[in-house]
Amino acid sequence: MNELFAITLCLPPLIAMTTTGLAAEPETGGFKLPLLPYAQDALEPYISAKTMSFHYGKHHQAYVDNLNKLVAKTAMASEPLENLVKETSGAPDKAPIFNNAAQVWNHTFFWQSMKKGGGGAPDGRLLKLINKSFGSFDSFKTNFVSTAVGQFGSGWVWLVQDGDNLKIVKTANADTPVAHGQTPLLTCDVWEHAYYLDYQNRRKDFVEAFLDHLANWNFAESLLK
Ligand code: MN3
Repeated sequence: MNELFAITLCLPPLIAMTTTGLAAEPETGGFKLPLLPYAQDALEPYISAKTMSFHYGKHHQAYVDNLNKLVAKTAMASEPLENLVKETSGAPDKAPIFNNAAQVWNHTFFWQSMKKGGGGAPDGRLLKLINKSFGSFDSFKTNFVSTAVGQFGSGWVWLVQDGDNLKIVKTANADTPVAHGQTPLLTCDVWEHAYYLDYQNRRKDFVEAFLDHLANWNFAESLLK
């Protein structure tokens, strides 16, 4: 697994190591905004520094802050984020916690899904699996873009691994393949806040730029099982 991703997502907050059955629950959740893996202007001109400053600095931060408030003084405050996402998925009374926890997870995954100088076709085992699952890389691209455009309203488009096959799936709002037992490899955020400052209503142009210039295939390949 990608090292930075492992650090930001999989390690429980430090407080978990000191929590015992006798200890008071933490006053607030220990969730932190993970460091962006590049400078805020690194993905220009495809994603502007202005978009990144709002998307990472305001939206992602707000999900972290909301989550910490929602789980304050509960056992969930010291749980690993991915466990919290899985546990609260589909529970109506836990929807606010799920929405914020999943959005923290999804955005952290999205930043890792891009890099400066990314995009184009992958190689190696990932390309072989894409060819096997979609017929060709071009066919994968067409499918990924049309799925992104076909997500009505806010959501995400994902490349996931399901056994020996790769699939393209879309999720609405905060929903995430992690909650459905799938292995995400790459994602593109198709909420309007992800692209409106740079592309206005042209979601298709944004998703094509993501695939042509930003997709971090090394990250995706590192997650293959
Ligand atoms: Mn977003």
